[in-house]
Amino acid sequence: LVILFSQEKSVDNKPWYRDAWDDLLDQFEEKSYLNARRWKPGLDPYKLHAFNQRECERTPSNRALRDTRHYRCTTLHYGPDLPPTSIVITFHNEARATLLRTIRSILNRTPVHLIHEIILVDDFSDDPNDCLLLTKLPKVKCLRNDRREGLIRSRVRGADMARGEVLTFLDSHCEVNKDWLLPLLQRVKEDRTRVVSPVIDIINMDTFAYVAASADLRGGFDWSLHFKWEQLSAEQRARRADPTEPIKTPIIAGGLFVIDRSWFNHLGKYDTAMDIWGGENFEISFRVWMCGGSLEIVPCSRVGHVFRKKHPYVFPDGNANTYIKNTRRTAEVWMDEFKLFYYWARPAARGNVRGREELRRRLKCKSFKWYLDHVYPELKIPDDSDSKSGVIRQRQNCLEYQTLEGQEMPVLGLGPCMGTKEVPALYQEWIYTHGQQIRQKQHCLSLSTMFPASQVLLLPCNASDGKQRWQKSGSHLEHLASHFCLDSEMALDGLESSRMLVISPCEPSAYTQRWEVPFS
Ligand code: UD2
Ligand code: MN
Repeated sequence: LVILFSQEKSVDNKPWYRDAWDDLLDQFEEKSYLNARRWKPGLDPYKLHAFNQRECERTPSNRALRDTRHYRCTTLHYGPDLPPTSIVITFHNEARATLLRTIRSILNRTPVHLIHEIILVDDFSDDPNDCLLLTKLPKVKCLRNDRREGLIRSRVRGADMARGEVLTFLDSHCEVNKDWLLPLLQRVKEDRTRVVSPVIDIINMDTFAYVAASADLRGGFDWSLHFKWEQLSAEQRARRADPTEPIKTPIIAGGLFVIDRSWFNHLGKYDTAMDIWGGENFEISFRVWMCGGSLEIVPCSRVGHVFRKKHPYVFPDGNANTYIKNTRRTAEVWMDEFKLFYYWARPAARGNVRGREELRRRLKCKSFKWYLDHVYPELKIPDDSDSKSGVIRQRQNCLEYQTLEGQEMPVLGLGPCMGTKEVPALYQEWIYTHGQQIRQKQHCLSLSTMFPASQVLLLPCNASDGKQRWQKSGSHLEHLASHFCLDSEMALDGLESSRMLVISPCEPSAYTQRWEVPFS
């Protein structure tokens, strides 16, 4: 019954949405903007935007939506003096139909006095009119980049121009639902250090149906800095007596959130050295938590978003490179010693970045350990039980841990592989640790200044010793401190069976540098 009544009947209830604007919007949409092309059979409606553009254009931008909130949300009251907001929407080659729906749903479902302005940042889309024509709509402003900047720098540009007390960021393919903004502004008004997101409902990318998302989710991630939605644990759910109560979240999805403008500026906006897409949600989430704020999802605010399976736009430096560049900056500046787990999970990322350490010092932010302990204790810290292990093999031979009678230190050798592939001989089995060490028992492959500088030895493991770090690079094993490669060298006796292990300049064609390893 409740659901029946919460179905919107007419387009919207909007005290301020006057007829004149209605006319403007209708005209605007039908005559000048969409420029609906005929969808002839054979045209692929997914081609340009990676969602069904035909269905999208068929779906009226002012359609009625089901109110997807918990019914108790409808009984809440919000203060009369909420702060007005500047809504910042960046886009690159967004479909006109989705862009218009984003804006029209905002105009339809937001009290007029709460919208200071809607700032569109056109990130160098092919057609400047996608943005410009929309400035006919009330409150809408348009900024166009004169080159592709990516969403991070575009958002900063929009935020710098904004004059509302509070900033609201949205993606360009959203559809806001009833009363979406009020509970968000309320939370920020009560405490300016809160950064708040709505529950993100799903606009089906094939049918454009608006589907309610679960309100029992929060943001989480793994050590490769891959975002995922997480069910609240049974305990967390039990603690939530009131379904309208906000949910603290370790991380936000990134696109849809409200933040006090001066708090955003104080915290250092975004890392503008990040390109195109990705990673900025980790950076801002760690920063908010570690520098004195908090992140939450407000279940009484609902905004639909078109989730896609792939990016419709190109990445000038490639998708994977950009993601790694952006997340590596996050790991280097914010994750302290835990960044090793990130490098372990993403072997392709390496090297230091010149980052925002100075910002972190100035704001006197807490440690990543504090973040893990207080904000995300559920994230499992890797230990040896989930390490990668197995033999390190060259032709018929395997690296081995040899103990010689009367000698305290074990010796690193190369001998015929023993045992089977599944169950190798114990002394030939190596663990690749999260700190990028190659280990057996308490000893790690290492170099020493006491011996010929190139000789690889087994020394007691020491996580902070950079000389003990190795990484697979093609079929080579690279010693990270020297950028040399693990090599097997003929010993002085000239016997094939007694090779020494050394590092030497990497040589793609040298078979003595090729290793099969149990990790990537
Ligand atoms: C999610 C976020 C998105 C962003 C991203 C990580 C949600 C719903 N979406 O990915 O906001 O945080 O994770 O970076 O939480 N855009 C530009 N310039 C570009 C590329 C994209 O302006 O060069 C715009 C794009 O048109 C869109 C927004 O940035 O409005 C986000 O891009 P997306 O929709 O492809 O990202 P999404 O939703 O997969
Ligand atoms: Mn999006």
